[in-house]
Amino acid sequence: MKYKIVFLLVFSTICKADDGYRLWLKYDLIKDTGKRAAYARSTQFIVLNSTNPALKTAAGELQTGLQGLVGKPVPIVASAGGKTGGIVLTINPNLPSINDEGYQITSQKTSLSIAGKTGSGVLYGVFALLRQLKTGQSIDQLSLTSSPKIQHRMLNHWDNPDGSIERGYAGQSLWKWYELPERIDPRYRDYARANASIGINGTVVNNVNASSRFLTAEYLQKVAALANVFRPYGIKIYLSVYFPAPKTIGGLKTADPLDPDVNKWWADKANEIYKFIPDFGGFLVKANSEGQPGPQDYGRNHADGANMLARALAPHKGIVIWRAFVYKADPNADRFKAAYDEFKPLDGQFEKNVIVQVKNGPIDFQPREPFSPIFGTMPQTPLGMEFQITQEYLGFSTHLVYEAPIFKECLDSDTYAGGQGSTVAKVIDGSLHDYQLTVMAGVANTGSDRNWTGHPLAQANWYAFGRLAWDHTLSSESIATEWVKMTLTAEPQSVKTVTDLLLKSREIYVNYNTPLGLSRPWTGVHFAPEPWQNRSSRPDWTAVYYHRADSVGLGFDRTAKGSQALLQYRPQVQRQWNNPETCPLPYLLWFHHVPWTKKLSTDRTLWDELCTRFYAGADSVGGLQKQWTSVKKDIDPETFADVAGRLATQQKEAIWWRDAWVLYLQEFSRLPIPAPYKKPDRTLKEVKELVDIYQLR
Ligand code: BDP
Repeated sequence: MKYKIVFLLVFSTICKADDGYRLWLKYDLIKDTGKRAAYARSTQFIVLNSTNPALKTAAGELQTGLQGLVGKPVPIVASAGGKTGGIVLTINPNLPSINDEGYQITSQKTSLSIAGKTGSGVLYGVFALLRQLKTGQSIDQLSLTSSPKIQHRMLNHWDNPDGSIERGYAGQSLWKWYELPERIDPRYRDYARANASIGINGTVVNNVNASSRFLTAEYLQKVAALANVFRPYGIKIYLSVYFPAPKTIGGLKTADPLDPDVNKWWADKANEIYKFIPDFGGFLVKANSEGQPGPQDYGRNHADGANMLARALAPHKGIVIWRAFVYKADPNADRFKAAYDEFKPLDGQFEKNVIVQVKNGPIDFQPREPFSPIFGTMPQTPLGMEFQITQEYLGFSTHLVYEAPIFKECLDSDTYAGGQGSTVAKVIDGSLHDYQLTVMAGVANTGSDRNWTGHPLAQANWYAFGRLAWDHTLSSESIATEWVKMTLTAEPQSVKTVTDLLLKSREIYVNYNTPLGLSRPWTGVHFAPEPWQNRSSRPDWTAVYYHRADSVGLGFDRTAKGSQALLQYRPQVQRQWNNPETCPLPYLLWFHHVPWTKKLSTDRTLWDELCTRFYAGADSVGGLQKQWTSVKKDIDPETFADVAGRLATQQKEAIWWRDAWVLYLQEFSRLPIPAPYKKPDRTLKEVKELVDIYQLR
C-alpha cells in the first residue's frame, strides 16, 4: 500500500501535465546521466560577494536553474575558499570587448566565471549558461562573449486600464491595476524573469492609445510598484502618454508644445514621475495618428511635440520614443507614403533623447510587407524598430505563424542608405549612421492565459523577438531549435520536426492569406477574410483600396505611373521592384497592377498562380497537422492536445480563407479554377455569411 502511494505520487509528478506557464524556463532534471554528472562536477557552488540587486538575482536564478537541471542543491557562498568546481559571478567595469550589458563566460581549469560590467550583464550571462546546459551543450572549455546590439530591447503592451488588451489574444492584461500597489501578483516577477532570460530590458506597460490616467499620482504609485518588481531583473518601465494630458488632467487650456505653461507642466510631471520611479525609462507617444491628438492640432509638427517631452525628461536621462505610424484621411493619397512624407522633412530636428519608432512595413504589420522606406532616409534621426508579436493580422491565437522569418526579412533588407549592405538591421543598431540611441520594440503577445500567449507555440515569437533584439544576426532556424529544446522536447528527431514546422508556418499562412504581395483583406477585427469590403468612413479602411481587383487584373500600382510610393526608396531598391517582369513574386502585387492572364516567372498566369497558392497554402496546414502528430510521443500531452486542436481550427479556417479569396476574385477574373484544384463547395454568399458571424468576435 505504502509503495503504491509513493508510486502514485512520483508518477503524478512525472506525468503532471505541462500548462505552459514556465515558458522556456523549464529546469527539469537532465535525463542524460553522463551529462548531468559532468555538469554537476563544475557547478558545485556559486560565488557571490556583492549586494548588487541584479547580481543577487543572477545568483538566485542560477541556483534555481542548477538545482532543477542537475538535481542537487547548489549553495551560494561569499568565497570559493580554495575549493574548485564552482561558478564565480563578478562585476568588473573594466572588462574589455563587451558593452555595459554584455557578458563573458569562461571555464578556467577549476572553475567557471561569469562576468559583466554590470549586474544585468552577469544576469544575462547566467541565462546564457543555463541555456547551454538546457540545450545539452558542453560547458568544458567554454568561452562565450556576447553584447546586445540594441540598447533598448522592449515590449510594448497595448494594455488598457480596464484590463482589456487592444489586439490581445491571450486573455486579459497581466497588470491588475485595481490591486496595485498593495498587492503584487507573483506573476509580475515571472514576467520579468522570462524577459530578462531573453535580454529584454524595457517594457511600456500601457496602450499607445493612451489614457492620461497613467500620469496621475494615483496610477504612478501603481506603476512604481511594478517598476520595483522589474528592477532586479534589469527591466525599466516606460509609459505611453496621451499628448493632451496637460488639458485632461492638468487643467490647462491647451496642450500646444510651444506654450510655456505646457512645457512647465510636462517638466513638473517628469520630476514627479522620477520621484516615484528613479530609473523611469521614458515616454512612448502615438500622436496625430488614427484620431489621437498631437502637436499638429496646434499647427506644430512631430519634432515640436517630441522635443518638448524630451526636454522634460532630459534632466533625468529619460527618452522619448515617438511613433511614425501616421496616415491621414485622403481619398487620393496612398497610405503607404504617409509616414515618410511627414517624417523625412524632420530629419535632424529632434532632440538627442528622441528616437522615432517605425513599424517594419509602410502599412501595418501585414503577413508580408516590404520594409518601410523611412529606414533608408533619416540618417540624422535615430530610428527604432517596431515589430508586432501579437498576431493581429496573423490569425490571432488559432493560426500558427512563427514570426522570426518576418522579423529577419525586414532586418536583412538592404536600404542602400550608405551603399550596398546598408541593411535595416544596421540602421536600427546605430552602426550605419552612428545613432546614439537604439530601440527594438515588439508589441507584446502576452496576457492572463495560463500559458501567457494563448497558442502554446506563440511563445516562440516572444522568445524570438527577445533573442533578435539582442542579436539580429541569429538565424530564424537556430532560434527555433533553441526554443524547441528549451520548451518542448530534447529528442533530436522531434526537435527537427517541430523546428521545420515552425519555419514553414509563416509562408503557409501567407499563401492562403495574402499571397504574391496582397495586403489587408480585412476590416473590422482583422481576423476573417473580407476582400469584398468596400464601405467605410475612410477609403483606406476598406479592403478594395489595397488589392484593387478589377476586370483587368489585381494589385496596387505604386510605380512612377501609379502612386509613386516606390520612389521613396533608394534607386537600387526601386530597381528590384520597379519592373513587373522581374519584381520578386512575394512583392509583386504590392507594387504592380498585374493582368489576370499575365504569365509569371513560375510559368503560370497570375490567376493560376494565385489559385495554386491559395489551395496549396490551405492544403499545407494538413501537412503541419501530420508533422505535429508525428512528435506526439515526445511532447507533453496537454500541450500536444492544445496545439493539435488549434491546428484543426486553422485547417478549417485556411480553407475558408481560400474559398473567400478565389470566389471573390473569380467575379473579376472570370476564369476557371485550374486543375487539379476543385471549385469550393460553398458559394461566395455562404462565405460572406460565415464572416459576418466571425466579425462578432
Ligand atoms: C493598428 C491596430 C490598432 C493600433 C494601431 C497602432 O489595428 O489597434 O492602435 O495599429 O499601432 O495595427 O497605433
